[in-house]
Amino acid sequence: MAGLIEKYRDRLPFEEGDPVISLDEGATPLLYACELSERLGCEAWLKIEGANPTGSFKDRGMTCAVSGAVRDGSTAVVCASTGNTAASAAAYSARARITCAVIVPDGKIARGKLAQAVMHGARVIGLRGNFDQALKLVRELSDNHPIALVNSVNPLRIEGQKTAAFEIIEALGPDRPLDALAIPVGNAGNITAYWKGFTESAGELETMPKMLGFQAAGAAPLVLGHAVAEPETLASAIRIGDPARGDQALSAIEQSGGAINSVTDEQILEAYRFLASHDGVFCEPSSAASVAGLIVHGVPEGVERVVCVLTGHGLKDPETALEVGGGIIACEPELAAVEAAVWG
Ligand code: AN7
Repeated sequence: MAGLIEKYRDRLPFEEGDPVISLDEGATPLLYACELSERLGCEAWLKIEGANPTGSFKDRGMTCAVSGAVRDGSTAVVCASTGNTAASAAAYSARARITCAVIVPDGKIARGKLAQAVMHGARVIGLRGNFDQALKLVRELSDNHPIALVNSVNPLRIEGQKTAAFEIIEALGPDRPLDALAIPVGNAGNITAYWKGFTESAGELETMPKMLGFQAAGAAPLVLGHAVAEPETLASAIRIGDPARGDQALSAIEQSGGAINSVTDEQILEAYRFLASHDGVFCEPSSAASVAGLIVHGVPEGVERVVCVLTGHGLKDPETALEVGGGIIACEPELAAVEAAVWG
């Protein structure tokens, strides 16, 4: 048995015998973060979604969206993307042997994600515009043509992604329930999905976790209370100004007693470096927004155990890492030179 659909079929809208397109996604580690816990003054756990097959949480939603598309007889899928959705859609479409077109903001997505999309054989379209414009266009496209939309406006994406909440509850067990979930927010699909997962598991939980959403300061429509026409942040995955599921995200936050806040690019980078250099976990900058948010805004009162969702792997974006990480020491191939280089 492999993959989410097989494992959680009783809680997903798939029947026995329906086609299943899977790359064995899910079952990602929930790692205790010693250094971060110390810094926050509470127990901090990391949900390592970069351990999914294409390196991001999108695979949870994509196994369901692409399986559903195949079940419905679609031979092509399309998405708008800041990168990870494109990489995931491309991989699952290759697996399903169907056509995939991805529309990304030209020059604004991380190189690793672009490499994935082209390698999996998607038609990669570099839009001279941003994600919000791309999403509007693919919605129109799928309304007018027989092509399935696999963005998180597709309900099957939410169904698949809610399974991460099930895994967290399972991993912590009944004696160690989580008090809060910290998560980066872009198009607001993932926070919506986690809340659905927790809500469906309410019987196993004594109290519901507070949903703590974090946006990049230059792309923070839900914090500001209005769409942002020209979102800007180095956390390119969450460079989104008009989230499709914004209302649902806000209602999840309100129902859970949580909060939505923003963090600056500098704060995101500080958390990104801290996690990699102190807790040994390399995530992409957008993912570090969840950790930055807790560091900057503090852990709400009464929260003893928090789970930070690290949505994507650090290798997705080697350029940012090389820009902000430690430098490289050039060295001649001689022992004395190597000694000097190693010990400074
Ligand atoms: C690493 O790939 O929207 O709030 O098109 O890649 O559910 O949008 C990516 C989003 C967080 C935000 N972290 O999740 C896309 C895309 C990472 C991401 C988010 C994204 P949502």
